[in-house]
Amino acid sequence: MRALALGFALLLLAPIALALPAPRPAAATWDVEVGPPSLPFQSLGFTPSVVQAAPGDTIVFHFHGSHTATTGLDVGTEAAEGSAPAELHLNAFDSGTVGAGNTFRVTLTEPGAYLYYCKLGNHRNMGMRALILVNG
Ligand SMILES: [Cu+2]
Repeated sequence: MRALALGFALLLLAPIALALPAPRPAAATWDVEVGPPSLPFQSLGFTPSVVQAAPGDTIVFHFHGSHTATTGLDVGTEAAEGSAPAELHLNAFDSGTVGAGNTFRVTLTEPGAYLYYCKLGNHRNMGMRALILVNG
């Protein structure tokens, strides 16, 4: 009898629980293509080159060739560093060399600007530099 009453109570409460808003929005996942060969002018690039994320979001890098995704100063951004409103994260992650067909994922919890590039050869100068903005 007691079990039956409990079952009834749960049945009555279920719609209320389902209607309650989530305590916080679920973290999102953002995909970045690294050197996609299907896009000739972006085969030495990150697509998209700018990702706007929220704290707790995960970035998944999909490698189409041997590259790295490494935070650090971009060429020519030294001037921007002083005027950037967002905090710069220059040592946040380094995938190391990742081969084609593999992924590297990183979850970013701190708001700010994550400048990153590929540190192989002259790939950075060839266009492999990009930005993730985590808006807090
Ligand atoms: Cu590269």
